Amino acid sequence: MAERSHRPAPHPVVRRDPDLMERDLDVIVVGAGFAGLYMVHRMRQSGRSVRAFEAGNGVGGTWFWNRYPGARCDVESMEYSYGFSEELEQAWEWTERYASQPEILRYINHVADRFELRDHIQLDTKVVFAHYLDSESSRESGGTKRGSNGSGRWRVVTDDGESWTAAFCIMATGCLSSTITPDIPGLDSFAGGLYHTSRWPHEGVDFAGKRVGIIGTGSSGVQSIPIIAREAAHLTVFQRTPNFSIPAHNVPLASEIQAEIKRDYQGIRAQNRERAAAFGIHWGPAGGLTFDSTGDERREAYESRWRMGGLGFISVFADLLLDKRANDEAAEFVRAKIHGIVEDPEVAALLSPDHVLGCKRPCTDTGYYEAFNRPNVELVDVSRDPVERITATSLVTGEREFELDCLVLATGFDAMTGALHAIDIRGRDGLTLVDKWSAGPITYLGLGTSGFPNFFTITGPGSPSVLANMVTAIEQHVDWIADCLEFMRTQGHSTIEATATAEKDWVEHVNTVADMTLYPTCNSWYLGANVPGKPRVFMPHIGFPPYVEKCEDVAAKGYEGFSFQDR
Ligand code: N01
Repeated sequence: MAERSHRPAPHPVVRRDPDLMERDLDVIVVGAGFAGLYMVHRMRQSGRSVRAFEAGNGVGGTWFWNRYPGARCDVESMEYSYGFSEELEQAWEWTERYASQPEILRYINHVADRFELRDHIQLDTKVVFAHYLDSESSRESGGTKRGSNGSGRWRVVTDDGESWTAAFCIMATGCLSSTITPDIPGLDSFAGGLYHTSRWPHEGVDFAGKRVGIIGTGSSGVQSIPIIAREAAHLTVFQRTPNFSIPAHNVPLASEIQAEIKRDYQGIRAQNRERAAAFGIHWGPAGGLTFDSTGDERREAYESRWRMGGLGFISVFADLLLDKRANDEAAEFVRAKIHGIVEDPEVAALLSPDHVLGCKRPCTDTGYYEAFNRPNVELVDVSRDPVERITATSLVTGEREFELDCLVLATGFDAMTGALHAIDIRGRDGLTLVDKWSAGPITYLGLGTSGFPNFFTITGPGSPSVLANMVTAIEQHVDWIADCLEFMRTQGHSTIEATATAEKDWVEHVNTVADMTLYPTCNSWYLGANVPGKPRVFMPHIGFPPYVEKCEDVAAKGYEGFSFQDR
């Protein structure tokens, strides 16, 4: 298969109406998912003019796009929700332990309405470029409507050719939003239904009576396979790498449980913020070090976490991602479970991962392994017999040809940096973000990067983001940015920029922490290893509480590690 360069394709030329007035704002936000919505809300509260641009024709980000069958959050609904408004959290009723995509999307739309955010969000609009206007570039581009040369502001141009300027540019583009379509010869020639899990048709897909193939067995594949298997005449699963999956044990959410949490919702959220991933309060504490317990105690601990279900399994013992021997034992427990569920031992063996448990994000499923006991489901190991090409009617491996009516790509994302690099972002002196990050993302706290003044990333690389409850991580970032902007206003600062020293130290710190764990031992999207040519760098920061402490300390010290300029 041809190796795709990770370097983004040249950005499209935009249509530009020369008479179009440039519109001038305090803040531009890119994206209207959980992050963009809350950022808009905070900016409105502080009286700033703000506009969010969103590529989709609805709000919701991840939850707008990922509508594949079975799409559901792997963090429990009572935790995967905003905590900034007591009225909101008391008013909203979740119906299931793990919320489905439609329910989360309803919630996000409710938030947009409740806080009157829609007038500040422009849908169906892609940001094509975002350029910082220093004195040189603003002279070249003819200045702004403000009459000055516009220097010190961001110019953002959208795919309909509109041009906007703002003092601050805030990226709320999501960590898992830039879809990967694999570079398989002939893919474009497939004449049947071709679907990517993260770009699922809004009207749904009817698989009844169809021969369906699916490539990919990460969370998206694992969630959709049992449902497609029930609908389709036949489902062929093309698996390159098996993934660990823990049963979700999803159930309707009892109103008593909901009421009990709501009695002390803020207290529970505060306790969650003290946990490494900022969720999972009801799992109880991690069970100490693995080998401090006896064999019987360990077996009972694994069993009990398996019965509880979900991602809590990987915090069964505190050293699961620190000690390979501890990890091996827990992984072996899961492999035994797979063999206990899947009737054909050869299929069970193929479904059993041999990498470190948790170094790729484990999946949370409903009936995944059970699906392989169905007579209409076949598992094909494309690591041994790789996919060679797609024809109009089939998928061809080295040894076989599979006639298909539909092909589903559950092939994942160019995580954490992909959505940023899809936009032509330029900072001081025309420096592009792509060039600056050519050897991997360089940020200070995952919030800012030197050379890009007044530019923030919400849950950017170098922050806990995907290793934490995303909604909590988003709120922490948005609050930090909003407080920082307030600080600048009171101090009379016009620009803020991370220093090169601070970001260098931070990147080193993020990597040092990661290297103390087993995370870097396998080819995960955390490392960019799923994208050919992408630099192999561990991107998220491990551990929510120490990260928050650092952010608070930086702010308390007058935003140490950032430099300011005054008007
Ligand atoms: O993507 P993935 P995803 N030929 O990258 C395979 C979040 N999420 O969309 O491992 C054959 O995990 C690839 O194989 P390999 C969650 O954080 C959350 O499933 O590279 N196979 C892999 O099996 C998750 O981790 C939820 O060998 C190819 C799969 O495609 C993240 O999103 C639900 C291939 C991609 O798996 C990403 O999940 C869904 C090729 N050419 C997603 N190219 C929940 O909240 C790729 N693959 C539950």
